[in-house]
Amino acid sequence: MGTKEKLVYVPMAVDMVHPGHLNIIRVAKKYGKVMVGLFTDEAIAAYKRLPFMTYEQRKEVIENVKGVDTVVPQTTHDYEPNLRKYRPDYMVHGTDWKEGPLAHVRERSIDVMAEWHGKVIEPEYTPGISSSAAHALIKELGTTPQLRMQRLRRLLAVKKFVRVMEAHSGLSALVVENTFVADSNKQRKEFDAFWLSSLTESTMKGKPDIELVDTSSRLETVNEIFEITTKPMIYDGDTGGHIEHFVYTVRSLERLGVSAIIIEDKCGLKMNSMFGTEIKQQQATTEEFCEKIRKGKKAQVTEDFMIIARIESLIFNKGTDDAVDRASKYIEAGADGIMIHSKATTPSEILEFCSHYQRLKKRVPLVVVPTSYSQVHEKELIAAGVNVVIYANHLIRAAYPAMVNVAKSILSNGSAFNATRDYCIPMKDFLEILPHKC
Ligand code: SPV
Ligand code: MG
Repeated sequence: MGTKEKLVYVPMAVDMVHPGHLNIIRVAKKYGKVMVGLFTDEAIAAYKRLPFMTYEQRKEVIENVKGVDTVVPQTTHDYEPNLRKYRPDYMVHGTDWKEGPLAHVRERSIDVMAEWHGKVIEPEYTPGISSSAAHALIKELGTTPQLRMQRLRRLLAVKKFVRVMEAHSGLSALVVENTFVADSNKQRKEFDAFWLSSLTESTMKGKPDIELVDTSSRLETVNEIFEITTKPMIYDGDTGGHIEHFVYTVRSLERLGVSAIIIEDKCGLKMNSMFGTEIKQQQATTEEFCEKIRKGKKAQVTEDFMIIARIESLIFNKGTDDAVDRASKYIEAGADGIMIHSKATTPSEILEFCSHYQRLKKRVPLVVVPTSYSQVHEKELIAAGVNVVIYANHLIRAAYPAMVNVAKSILSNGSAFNATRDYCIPMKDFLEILPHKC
């Protein structure tokens, strides 16, 4: 007549299993049957980077770790619902939650557990092994085309809002990959993906944005960026070109691990949308553009790749009704996302489109590019139902005036002293930008 084995609850994220996890599980096992509360992608993405492995992959790994008996989903950062549901006798958590943003979660867990005389065990946190360190290691190891491609769909599935920043070179991509800030809740905020802008890539090469930089050259830039980063990419496909060419582009991008292409509903010689109606441009008919979407969807070999249809009706002053009508037809044709563009200096026409769009029965993720209406806040976009924001050109627009200032300073002063002092990163910091590895 043995006593019933005690239940021990252990919340974990487990993107990369490290000795810190094993230590926690070893301790937990001493108290009874180990139930891991595995954070879902959604729960993790709410406060930090989306894990490299999916929930299912992480589950498979942790289930097979010695000492683990069961794995259940931990869907938020609040442990209370799972604690109440399973009423464990013990909960085990590393000491790292004693201070900082998790301190109140700890107090609540201790109170809730006390209701049924459950105890919270806190083994010493293994210093030097953190999930951020594991992330750094994974970054160093790199990623695969398939994993990278899938990340955009995964992000869209678990995050309310995906933030994308342009990159036009390896260096600018490193800025997008590595820059982060802490928000007011001390949570890490960073860009989720790259936008390979036709405008900034053309500008980088000193050429006009008229589909002049050919696909082979653009794919080289994709490779250059992918060699040194892990985040997913949305590729600016301009008009997509001839349908016969577009189907090849789709496959080339898939092969490299690009997550999505955005094609705009223009035909003839494409010019940048910010010119609006100042110059002669032509919008494609709904029928021909739907055909391009259909053929592209048919050409792709993976389930993961996305074709996003960009609507230029507002650029052509054709109004919201035309834009919404096109959106529903493009979705019918198979578009995996809709991008609505505007060159207005306020967000009002975009927000008007968004409110109409929300009434469509069949919807896909909605993308906006606040270049001319940059005053719009992300909170307004989220409230309007926008899923993806693309900051389409800002890194290169900031770099250009800085370069001109330096050139002028050296010319005026006949020396680089002032330019070095006023505008340049110190040489020792500059050398630190790139990894010292071959
Ligand atoms: C780009 O970044 O190249 C775009 C967005 O297509 S826009 O420049 O506004 O047309
Ligand atoms: Mg473009």
